[in-house]
Amino acid sequence: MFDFLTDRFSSLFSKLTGTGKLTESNLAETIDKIKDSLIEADVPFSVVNTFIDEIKQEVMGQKVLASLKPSELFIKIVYDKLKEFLSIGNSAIEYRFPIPSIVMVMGLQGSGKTTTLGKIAHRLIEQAKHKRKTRKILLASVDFYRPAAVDQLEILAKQVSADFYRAPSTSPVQAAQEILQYYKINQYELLLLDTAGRLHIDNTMLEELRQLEALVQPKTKILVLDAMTGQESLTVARAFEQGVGYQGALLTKMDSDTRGGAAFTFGYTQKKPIFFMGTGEKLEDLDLFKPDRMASRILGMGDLESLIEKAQTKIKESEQQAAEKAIKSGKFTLEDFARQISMVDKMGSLSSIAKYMPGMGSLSPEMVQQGQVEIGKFKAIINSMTPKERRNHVLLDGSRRKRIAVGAGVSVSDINALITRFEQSQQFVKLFNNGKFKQFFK
Ligand SMILES: Nc1nc2c(ncn2[C@@H]2O[C@H](COP(=O)(O)OP(=O)(O)OP(=O)(O)O)[C@@H](O)[C@H]2O)c(=O)[nH]1
Ligand SMILES: [Mg+2]
Repeated sequence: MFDFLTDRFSSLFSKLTGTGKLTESNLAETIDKIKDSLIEADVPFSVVNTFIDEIKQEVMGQKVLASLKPSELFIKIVYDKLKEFLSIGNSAIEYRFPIPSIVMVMGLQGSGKTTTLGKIAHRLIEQAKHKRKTRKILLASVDFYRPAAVDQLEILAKQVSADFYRAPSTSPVQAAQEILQYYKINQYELLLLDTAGRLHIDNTMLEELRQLEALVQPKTKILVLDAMTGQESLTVARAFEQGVGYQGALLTKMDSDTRGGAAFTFGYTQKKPIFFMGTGEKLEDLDLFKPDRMASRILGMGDLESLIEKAQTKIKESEQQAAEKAIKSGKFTLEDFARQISMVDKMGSLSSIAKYMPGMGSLSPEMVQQGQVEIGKFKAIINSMTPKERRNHVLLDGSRRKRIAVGAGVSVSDINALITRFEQSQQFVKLFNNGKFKQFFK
């Protein structure tokens, strides 16, 4: 997401905290490097200058705080400034679609409009499910520009169990009229309307959007921007603002190797919120843009809050409770270990989790892959054990280990590695119970 900036910033800051000293010259050098990194991340020059000037002013105005080392104080200044920058235009709380109302997405070709509509419907339906409610959502498209565009939305609607309506007409405005009628007659709570994109901004597209707007009067117009396009997306945003106007943006492809410049600068330059970010091709890959999280992510400080949120939605409460109980009772068996491993599995791939962990932001793809393979092996090994062995790993002598190795299709040394890891986890559980763990959070 902000991997590029994270790499730069975290190596800068680890150097700073490593030396422990903050001199005038290494401070100036660090500030210069921050500036270079932002420019390389495709943040517009004028924005970079403002950002750097404000940091310099803060640094000069700072009194040395007794509780912080100068290098820490400097990092805090940068963090606060990042947060302040990223907060401009953003309300930090999730946008609530008025009910009933119409949402229209707009954007250039391939920016991710159709996929995003599926994701939004999925999110709203899942949120309602959590509250044991249902949401009456209708998906419809007036994109007749690209063949199969309507089919694409229909497939997505099916996947998320939302209703879909195909207008008989194939002229956008007439089709919109039919869709509107259908939406009203059937008393839907939300209509999510997909529109056609063009390769470039042109008057035909803007004129079509204006006509659609006049007809359906959407309460929310979302501009979908491809984060990969960098500064160019800001030009697109301005053109849409002048041409049709919109309430907020949705930045897609934040998972790709975008350098983050667009996300960094969008709110600051457009003074509008980023409602969501697209972080993958799957339906659940839609995240909120939270300035404080983004700031800590950029600094490579990890993002535990996001991880916790992710964990909470994906792990069933009972599983969590069982794990907690095992930890609290100090009796931590291989069964608990297996449960923990499968919880990690459910949260998503290791690579997506690593991003949230302090100091793990720069896990290499090879390391992630190795971890994934290891998890697979661990699961196979634990599955090949008897329940008794799982509850008491001390039973695992040489011959049992050999038997399990054959059953799981691994080598005995894989089993030994698992047991070592497990015993380390047990130590960790003991530390946790002794309260020693707390020192890590000081
Ligand atoms: N990696 C990644 N891919 C995405 C994301 N959002 C969309 N895509 C992909 O981008 C491509 C284009 O997405 P669409 O939803 O068809 O884009 P569109 O704006 O509707 O395109 P047109 O209808 O042709 O204007 C698809 O291959 C999507 O899977 C995202 O957040 N991350
Ligand atoms: Mg589309």
